[in-house]
Amino acid sequence: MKITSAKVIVCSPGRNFVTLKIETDEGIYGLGDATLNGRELSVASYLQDHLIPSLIGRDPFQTEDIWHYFYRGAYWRRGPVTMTAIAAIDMALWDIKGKALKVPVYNLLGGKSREGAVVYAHANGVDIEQTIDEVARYKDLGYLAIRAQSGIPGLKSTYGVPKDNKPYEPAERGLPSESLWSTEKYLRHVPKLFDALRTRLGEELHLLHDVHHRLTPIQAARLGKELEPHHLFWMEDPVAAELQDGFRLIRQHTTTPIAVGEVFNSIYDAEQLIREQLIDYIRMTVVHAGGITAMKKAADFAALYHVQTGSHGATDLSPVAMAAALHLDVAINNFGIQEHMAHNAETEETFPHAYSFSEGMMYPGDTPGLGVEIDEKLAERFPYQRAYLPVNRKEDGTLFHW
Ligand code: EZ4
Ligand code: CO
Repeated sequence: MKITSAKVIVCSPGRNFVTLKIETDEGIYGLGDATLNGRELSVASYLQDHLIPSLIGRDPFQTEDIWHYFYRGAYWRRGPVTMTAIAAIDMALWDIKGKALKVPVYNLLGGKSREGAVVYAHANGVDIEQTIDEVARYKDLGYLAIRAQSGIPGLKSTYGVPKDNKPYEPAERGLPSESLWSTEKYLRHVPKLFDALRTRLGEELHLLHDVHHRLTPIQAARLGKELEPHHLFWMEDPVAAELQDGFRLIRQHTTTPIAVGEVFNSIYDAEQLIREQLIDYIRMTVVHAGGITAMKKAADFAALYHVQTGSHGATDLSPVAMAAALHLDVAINNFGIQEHMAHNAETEETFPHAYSFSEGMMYPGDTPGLGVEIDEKLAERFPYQRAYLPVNRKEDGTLFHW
């Protein structure tokens, strides 16, 4: 089998998605997600201008060699744009391989270790009361694990909090908006949120919280310690993780489990964190960390150190990436949990898929390949719209982590 053509489809059914479609001489095609939130067109160009020309004529079964061809062959290694582009190619090739062999991708990764993947939902509220209502709503929908975020008294807007009663979506159309941040106000408020959640909803539900890279290690240690009585499933991204050493300090002070990695694009971003057992969950994803080929190796490496996976799964991961994540989730032994933020109706219609949700779990379905399609005619009706993640400043104006 030979690759005959490949094209990049950019669409915006409510938010932007970049999709790679690779075609072969046997009529089989594969899809890969290439969406990098707020930097979509860079990946589209990287694929169109630099990778696709070298892809034509290759054997789509050679996922390992093609991965290294684009990783080592570029000379310039790593980085989110590069690794998202490689991921899209890799996903599409596994999709082709599965379709050609008439098996779902999980059967190429070791087969099912479990029937489905436990997922967690996002409950967001402007205040504690609204967040509790949202957690209760997701519990009624059958979710077994729920992430809770709430607005902070004295701050106009913060990460995870919906505006104008619309479902929360991190990217906003137009140029980046700016939010104001206060670590003191945040640290005072979050323990109250979890006190109230446990009092009202009991012990059993798995609760998670995303700090979104906003604390220093010692501040994160304080929060982890204060949340210990509530037995969180995890505290996510407690600090920005360029300095892997920083996590040692958190670890010395708290038993609250730690998850990190949604912005990582290479196993080298997490190597020390995993090897020194400084984290409990690695949140790298197929789309931003080099595809199924790279993620399977990262998961196997993490397994040696008692680290489980907790793959990023926000709305900026298209249904193609969601499907690829679910195939990995059911196949690997050290799966922990899968993030799930539901896509809007237009996205669901543009990307018909075999995966499904039932009673707190998601299932990849048994369709050969990844089990996702793209309705190209419909995608054309939703052209790209400039959109960015917000920028965050401290109350005195200092640019901060978002
Ligand atoms: O901010 O996906 O855990 N989920 C998250 C997300 C990220 C966005 C960034 O594109 O932190 O909401
Ligand atoms: Co996060």
